[in-house]
Amino acid sequence: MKICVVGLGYIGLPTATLAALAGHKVVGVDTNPSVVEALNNGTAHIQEPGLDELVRKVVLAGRLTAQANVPDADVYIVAVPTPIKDDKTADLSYVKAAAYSVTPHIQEGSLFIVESTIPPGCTEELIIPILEESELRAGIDFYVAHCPERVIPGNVLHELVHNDRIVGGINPASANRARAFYATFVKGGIFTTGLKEAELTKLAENAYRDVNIAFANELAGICESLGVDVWEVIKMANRHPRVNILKPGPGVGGHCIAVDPWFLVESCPDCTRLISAARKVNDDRPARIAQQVAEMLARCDVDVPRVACLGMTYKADVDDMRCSPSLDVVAELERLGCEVRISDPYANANGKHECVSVEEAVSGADALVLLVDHKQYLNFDLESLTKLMRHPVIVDTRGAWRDTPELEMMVAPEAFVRDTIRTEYFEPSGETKAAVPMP
Ligand code: SAJ
Repeated sequence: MKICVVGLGYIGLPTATLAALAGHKVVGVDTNPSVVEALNNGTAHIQEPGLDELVRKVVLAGRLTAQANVPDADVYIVAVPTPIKDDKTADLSYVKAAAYSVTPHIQEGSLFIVESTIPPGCTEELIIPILEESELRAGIDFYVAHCPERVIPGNVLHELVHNDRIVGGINPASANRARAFYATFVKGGIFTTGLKEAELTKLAENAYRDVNIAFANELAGICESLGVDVWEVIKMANRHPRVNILKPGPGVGGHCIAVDPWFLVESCPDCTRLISAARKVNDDRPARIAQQVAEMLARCDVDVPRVACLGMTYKADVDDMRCSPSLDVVAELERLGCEVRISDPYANANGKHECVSVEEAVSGADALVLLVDHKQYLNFDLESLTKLMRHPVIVDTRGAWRDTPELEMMVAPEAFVRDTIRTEYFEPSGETKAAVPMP
C-alpha cells in the first residue's frame, strides 16, 4: 500500500519507518524543510534508540521519502501535535491544517487515520466535515479511524510494535480497515471500538496517570508535615497486591500527561473536579520544591545562594525539555534570589542558561538539586561532589540517591527527610556531619 504520514515528529517518523520496514511505500510529509531534508538524507531528526539505523535502511531501500506536500495515497495517517493554548483549551490548528491538506487527495476507498491525541468528538465534529469537502462520504466512500498512539519516549520502536492498539472507527468497516493496516507491523493486540470511545480511551489513560502522580505528590506533602519518609510509605503501600502508587517528584512535564487531561476538562467542565485538581497539584510542585530549597539555603547565611540544578529534561533519559518542571524550578529559584547553574547530559541550554558539566555546576554551590533521575546521575561519587561545594546541601527530588551507600555513610544520624526531598547537610570539611534542624 502507499502510505502518507502527515507530521514526522516522535510518533509520525517511527510509524512511517516501521510501515516502510513492513514493505509499504511510505511518504512522510512535514512543514519543516530541515526535517524533510534530514529524512531524505537518511537521518532521523529526533533522538530515539534504534531509529536512526532503521531510517537509514528504509530510505536507502527507497521505501521511505519525505516531502512538503501531501501525495495521493491509500492510507493517510495524521500524527501532528495538539498542544494546549494559554487558556488550557486544545490547539487543533495543526490537525485541521493536516485534514485540509489531505482532503483534495481523498478518493473512494481511502483510509484516513488520526493518531494525534484529540478531545472527544473531534474526529466526527471537526475532521470529518473537512474531509467531506471532497464530496465523498465518510464511512461510505472512504474510511475514517482514530488510533491513538500510546508509546513512551525512549522505547518508541519496541512499543509501537508490541503494545496493544485501540482502533476506533466511524463504523465497523473503517475500524476493520485500520486494524488490517496496523496488523502489517503491530504484534500486540489490535482492538476495535467506536470513534469517541477511542478518543476518550487515550485521554483516560493519561488523566489516570496524572491523577496517580498527583496523589503521590499530595502524599509527599502529607509526609512532609508529619515528618515521615514518603518513599518508604509508597514502597510499603505498593506491597499491597492492588495498590500501585506512582512516584512524587518536581512536577509533571512533557507534551502528553501535563496536557491531555485538559482536553477532558474542556469537554466536560462540570464533571472533571478530580482531574482539574490533579493538574493543579502537579502544576504547583515546581514552586513548592523551589520554596523548600530556598528555606534550606536561608540557613547557609550567604547573600546570594548558589544552586546547581541537575536535569533539565521533562523526565529521565530523554532529550525533550517541553513543559519540563525543571525549567519552572529554575525560574522560581531565580525569582527567590538564587544564582542557578544547570547541567544535563541531553541538553545544551534551557533557553536562558548554558548547561555546564556537573562538576562546574556544583563547584562553589550551596545546594545541589537533583531534578531528573538520568541514568548518568545514579551512581555519582556524591562524597567527592559535595567536597566541591561551598555548603553541601543535597536535595534529591526523585528519590534517586536514597540507597546510595556513600550518601548513607555521609549522613548524620539526625539527618532528616522532608517531603519528597531527602535533604542532607554536611559540614564543608566532610568530617563533622551536622544535619540542619527542622524548622
Ligand atoms: N512522573 C512522575 N512520577 C511518576 C511518573 C512520571 O512525576 O511516577 C512525571 C515524569 O517525570 C514526567 C511526567 O510525569 O515529567 C510524564 O512522564 P511519563 O513517563 O508518565 O509519561 P510520558 O509523557 O513520557 O508518556 C505518556 C505515556 N502515557 C501513559 O503512560 C499513560 C505514554 O504511554 C503515552 O503515549 C504518552 O504519554 C502520550 O503520547 O500521550
